[in-house]
Amino acid sequence: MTTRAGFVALIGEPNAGKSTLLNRMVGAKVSIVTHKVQTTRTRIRGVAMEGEAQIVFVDTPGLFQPRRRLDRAMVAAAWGGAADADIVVLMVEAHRGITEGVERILEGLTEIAKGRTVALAINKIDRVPAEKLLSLSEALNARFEFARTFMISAERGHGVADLRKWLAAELPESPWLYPEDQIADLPMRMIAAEITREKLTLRLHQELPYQLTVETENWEERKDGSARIDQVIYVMRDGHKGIVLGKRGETVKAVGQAARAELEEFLDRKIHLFLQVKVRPNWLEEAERYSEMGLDFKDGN
Ligand SMILES: Nc1nc2c(ncn2[C@@H]2O[C@H](COP(=O)(O)OP(=O)(O)OP(=O)(O)O)[C@@H](O)[C@H]2O)c(=O)[nH]1
Ligand SMILES: [Mg+2]
Repeated sequence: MTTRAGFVALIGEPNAGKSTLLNRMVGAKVSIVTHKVQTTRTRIRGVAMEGEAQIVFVDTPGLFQPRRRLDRAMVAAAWGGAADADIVVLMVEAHRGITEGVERILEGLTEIAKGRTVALAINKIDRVPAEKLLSLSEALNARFEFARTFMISAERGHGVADLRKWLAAELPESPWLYPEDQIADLPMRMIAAEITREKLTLRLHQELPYQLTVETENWEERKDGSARIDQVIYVMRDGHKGIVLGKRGETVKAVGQAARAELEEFLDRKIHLFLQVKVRPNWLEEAERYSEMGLDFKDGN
């Protein structure tokens, strides 16, 4: 039996649908998804099987012009993901087309492309009429030599099976890299923190989600099969703490309930989740915060 295996990095602008595609490929939610940009902060691996091939998808933070230290570390992690992969899939949003951001990514791709296959996935095709897709595909292929172009809807699943089959065939012959039943390569405490951050991002408005981070501080297994998880939400200002807590603590309570429900489903067991909000004016400049997120602090320099 010839097995194949390798890494496929999903790159693109923030909000392109990378995490949605990863989750669909894996068949489980391993990477958080929101309607806001800059949701994913680090590289997240999800494993999918296709016949005798094991495809390790690498979800990456969106590529954009970084300003803050955290932004720079995120963008470095995204390009690093592409540079380590056997195949790179650039995701472009069908309805937005070739934005300035896409142009910049295409420039960066030329460097990364050396010695690896790069495919194009035009995503969110459910949002545009079919006629528009052909001209967008032509325009993108005129700018970069993609090995293949796929028209997909990561959310609805259109075109996803074709993409997966093609990727499987393109991967090098290799033994599998993960046990066959493993779907993610992220410590459980980090997945748990990400779930809480997703619920916070969905609930909070404006800039606040970009200025907070969530860490799992403690995970205690209980005799009855349940687990107690303690998490800290770090914010930068007193005012932010008030917003996260909400009136009489209503906001953080609702976030905690939503996160707990999802964690219980994911882990298939009872979870006791305790959230605490701490003000930490300088967390964006603390190396430990970055390592907790799976980012390299130095990349943010
Ligand atoms: N209509 C439509 N929406 C989609 C599709 N794929 C993803 N979305 C939506 O696009 C938004 C962003 O999706 P994500 O998967 O979080 O995007 P991302 O590229 O991971 O974003 P960052 O992590 O911020 O870089 C979410 O609201 C998704 O539901 C699609 O095929 N069609
Ligand atoms: Mg994402």
